[in-house]
Amino acid sequence: MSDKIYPPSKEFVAGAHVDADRYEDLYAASINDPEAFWAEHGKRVDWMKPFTKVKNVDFTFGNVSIKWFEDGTLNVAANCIDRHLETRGDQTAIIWEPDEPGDAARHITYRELHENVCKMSNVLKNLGVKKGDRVVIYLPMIPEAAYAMLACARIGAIHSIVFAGFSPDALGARINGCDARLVITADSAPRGGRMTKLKDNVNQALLHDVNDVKCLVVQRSGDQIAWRSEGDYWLHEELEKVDSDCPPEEMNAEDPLFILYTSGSTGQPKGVVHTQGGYLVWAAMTHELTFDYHRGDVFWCTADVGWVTGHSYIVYGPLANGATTLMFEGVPTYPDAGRFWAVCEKHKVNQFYTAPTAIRALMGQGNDFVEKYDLSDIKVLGTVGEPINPEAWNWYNEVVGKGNCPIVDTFWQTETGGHLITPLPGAIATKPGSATKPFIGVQPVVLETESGKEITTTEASGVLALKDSWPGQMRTVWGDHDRFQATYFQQYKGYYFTGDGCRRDADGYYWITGRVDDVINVSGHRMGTAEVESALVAHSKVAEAAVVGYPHDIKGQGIYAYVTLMTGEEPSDELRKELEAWVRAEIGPIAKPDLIQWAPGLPKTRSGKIMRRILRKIAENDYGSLGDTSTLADPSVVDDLIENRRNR
Ligand code: 6R9
Repeated sequence: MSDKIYPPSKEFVAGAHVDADRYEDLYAASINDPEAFWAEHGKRVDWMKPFTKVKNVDFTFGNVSIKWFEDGTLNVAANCIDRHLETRGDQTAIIWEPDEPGDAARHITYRELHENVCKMSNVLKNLGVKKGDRVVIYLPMIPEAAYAMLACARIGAIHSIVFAGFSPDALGARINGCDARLVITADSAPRGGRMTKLKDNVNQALLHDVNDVKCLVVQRSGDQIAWRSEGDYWLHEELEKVDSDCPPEEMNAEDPLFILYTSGSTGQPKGVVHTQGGYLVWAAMTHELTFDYHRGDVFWCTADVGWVTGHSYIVYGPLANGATTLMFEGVPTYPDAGRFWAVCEKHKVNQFYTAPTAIRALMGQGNDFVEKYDLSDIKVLGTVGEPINPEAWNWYNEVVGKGNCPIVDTFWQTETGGHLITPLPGAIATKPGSATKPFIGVQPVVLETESGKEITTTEASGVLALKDSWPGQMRTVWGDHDRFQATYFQQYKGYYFTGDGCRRDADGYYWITGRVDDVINVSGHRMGTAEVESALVAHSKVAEAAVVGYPHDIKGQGIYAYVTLMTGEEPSDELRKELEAWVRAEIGPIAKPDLIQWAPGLPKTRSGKIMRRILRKIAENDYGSLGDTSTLADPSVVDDLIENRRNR
C-alpha cells in the first residue's frame, strides 16, 4: 500500500462543486441534523406531493425498517426525463456507441427519450403490465434497455434486470424468483464481435414455464430466431399500435422501483429491493458530487446495466441530473485495446468510470493504445467494483489522466444504491488504493471482527459497518425480510454490516481489504462460492465441491474449485473441460472456474463443515500459515491437497 498523497490541483478545486471546507460543512450538517439536512437535499428531485416525514429508520435486529421521505409521492421517469424538457429538450440525453466502431453512434435527445419511453410504457400497458407488476429485462447494452427501465418506472412496474451474460437457468431462476409475467429481450446481440442469442436463452428459460410469461423482443441483429407458439411480441410491431401520450404514475416514495439479484455468502442470489424516492436522491446526488458533474459534460460509466453500477450511473443518477450519459455496447478490447480511449476521444468524454479489472487488462497491453488518442477532455477518472492496486491506480493516473485528473475510487454495493466511501474530487486528496472518506451522510464504523465492538481510535482494522441509514440503502430482500435482517443486521447488532474488511489509517482514510465472507469478486463481479459449488455438484460425476477465490493478476480474484469425484470416476483433462462448460451453462461465462483441482477429500471439521480458510491458503500457495488443523476429521487430506497444488 502506498501512502503517497495526491491533492487536486488549484484549478480543479476552483471549479468544483465541493471543496475541502464545503465537504466538512456538508458532512457535519448531514450527521448533526440528518432530518434538516435531508429535508433540504430531498428537494433535488421533483415531488408530486412533497414529503413531510424525512427519515424513519430502525436498525434493531428483528425490527429492521428503513423509510425515507415516506409520505412523499413522485415519478422517477418524470424526474429523469419530463422535468428536463423545458430547459434541455434538445440536449443529448444518451449517446449510444455500438459494438462495431464502424457503425454509427446514436444521439438521443431528452425529447426523443421522452417519446420513446412513453411509447414503450404504452406497449407494456397493452401487454397487461400494471403498477407493482414485475418485469424482467434481459437486454444487451442498447438504448432500449434504458427505455425499458424508464418505462417500468413511468407506469410503476418493478424491473429486475438480468445481466445478458447469464445462462438460461440463471435467468429462469430470476424470472421465477420475482414472479415476473413479462420478459423484455432482444433477438441476438453483438458484444466484442460475437453474437449472444438472447431470445433463444429466454425460450430455454421459459421451457417449463407455467405462468404464461410474455416476451417482448427488440430487434437488434435481425437474425433468424425461434418464436414460441404464443406470448412473443416484436417491440417494433407493438410500437405501431400506441401513441406517445403516457402520463407518469404517481408513486409513493417507498414503493419498490427495482429488484436486482446479487450474490451472498449463502444460498441462491437474493433480490435486493430499492425504492423510488431515497434511491433517486442518492443516485443523483452521488453522481453529481463524486464525479463533479457539470451541465453539458459527457459522462461515461462503462458498466453493464445488468449490474447496479449501470442502474445508478448510466441511467438513474445521470438522467435525474439532466446529464449526457454514454452507453457502450462493446468491450474494452474490441477491436483492440484502444477502444475505450477511442470512444473517449470520439465523444469528448469528461468523466470516465470503469473497474480495476479493465484498467489492469488494458495496462498490460502497453501505453501506445492510450497515447494514440486525445484524452484532454477527461476531467475525472473513477473506479468501482473491487480494491484497486496501487500499480493500476498509478497507471490510470499517469498514462490515462496525465497526472491531471483526480481519481475517485468509489466503494459501494448493490445494497447501498450508490457511493458510500469515495473522495469528492475537489475536496479530498487521494491515496492510491484507498476509497478515502465517507460520502456526505454516511457514517462508517470499523468493528472488531470477533467482538463486534466499535473501534474508536482513528487507526483501526476490522470489519466495515454503517452506523445509520442513508437514503439510497436497500429496504428489503424481495419476498424475504427475515433474510434481509439475517444477512445484514444479525451478526453485528445495531449496524448494517457490509461483509467487507477494512482498515482506517492515521488520517482517517478507509482502505477496503475485501470480503470477509464467502463472496468472491471476479473481475468486479460478485459471486457467492455457494452458487458455483451447487452448480458443480449438480453434475452427475461430482460428489462434492468447494470453491474459493485466489489472487488473479487481471481479474483480481479467480475461481478456484476443489472437486471430489463420485467413486469410480477418473480425473481427466476432458472432464475438467466438461465441468468448466457445465458451470458456464449453469450460471454463465463469468462463473467458469479458472482452476479445478481434483480433491480426493476435503478438509472438514468433525461436524462436517468444510474449512475454507485452509482451502483459501492452499489456493493462494501459502502453506506456511495454515493455522490450526487439529480440529479436522482427517488432517491428512490437507497434505494431499498441498501435494496436488504444488504439482500443478
Ligand atoms: C458497486 C458494486 C460490492 C462489493 C463490495 C466490495 C467490492 C466495490 C469497491 C470494492 C474496494 C472499491 N467493492 N467497490 N472494494 N474498493 N472501490 O461493485 O456492487 O457488485 O454489489 O459489489 O464489491 O467487496 O462489498 P456489488
